Amino acid sequence: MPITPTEKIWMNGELIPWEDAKVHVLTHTLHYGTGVFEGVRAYETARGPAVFRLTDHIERLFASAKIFMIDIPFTVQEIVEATKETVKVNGLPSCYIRPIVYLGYGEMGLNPMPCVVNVSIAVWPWGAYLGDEGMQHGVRMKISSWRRHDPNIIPPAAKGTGQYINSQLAKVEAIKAGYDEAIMLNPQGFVAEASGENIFIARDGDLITPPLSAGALVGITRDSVIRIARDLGVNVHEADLMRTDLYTADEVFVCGTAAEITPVREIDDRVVGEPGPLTKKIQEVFHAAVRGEVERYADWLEYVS
Ligand code: PPE
Repeated sequence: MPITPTEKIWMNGELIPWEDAKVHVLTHTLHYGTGVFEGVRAYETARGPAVFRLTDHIERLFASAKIFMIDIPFTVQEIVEATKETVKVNGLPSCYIRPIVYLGYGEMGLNPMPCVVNVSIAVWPWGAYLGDEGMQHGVRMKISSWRRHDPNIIPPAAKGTGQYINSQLAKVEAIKAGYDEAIMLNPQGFVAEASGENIFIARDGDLITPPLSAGALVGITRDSVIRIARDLGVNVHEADLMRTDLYTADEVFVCGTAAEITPVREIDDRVVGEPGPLTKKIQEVFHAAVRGEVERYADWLEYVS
């Protein structure tokens, strides 16, 4: 999915031309991976572009930074406003938004604390993350031979740039083997999440998702799915899942900002099938909610103007 350039990128308080948003090769984060980021989406609504759960995303950015002891030189409110401004100035009806906090040029060595802390926000158009076909008919997944981080090795609660090398090992393995996406087990062997999404199964009309303690990111889409499902009268539990729970589930889907709600039609060559009724219903309500069509979820939208 090649990036489509837009006009401006917000860098440390200023909107600058896309092509000027550069960093030095000795930027600390490039070498050691200490940085934190977010993935957010803005959707087209009847009242113009609205950013989905923007403040929640920026609060998670600050929580990630706190875990790594990175002091962001802006407030949550300032980054929220900067994000809205960046969406607005680029004039896109909908887009993906990537705020990133990274350690800059000036220091080397493993102590990150003296480093200058930079913040950038870029936006670009981004369609279905796992493909339009996957969105409609479901994706094919593989359980990775790579395990998800243990919380005492690299904290899954943080959305740190460097920790995605683990996801990428899994993603590459899955793609090379002919699948769309990887599911990762934790060191204890329970299901944690996919390389860039949380995971849910439907069993006997209930929804089950691994607890955060299984090594899943505290997903904002995951939280939205839980609320939507409960509002539909569905029981939602957090429980440890074994790989075979995925093989025998009635329905499986993954969710995330980029992937939205993507059905899973096969896992390790065991057929789950075309998207089931619960998956389709949650997809439908989620897609209506992000476009401002569901009054009950109006508080999830932050309009750019
Ligand atoms: N788990 C992981 C590991 C993850 O990266 C994401 C988001 C989620 C769960 C879902 O979280 P949330 O977006 O809050 O619902 N992954 C982001 C990065 C994707 C990328 O390729 O980069 C995203 O969806 O924006």
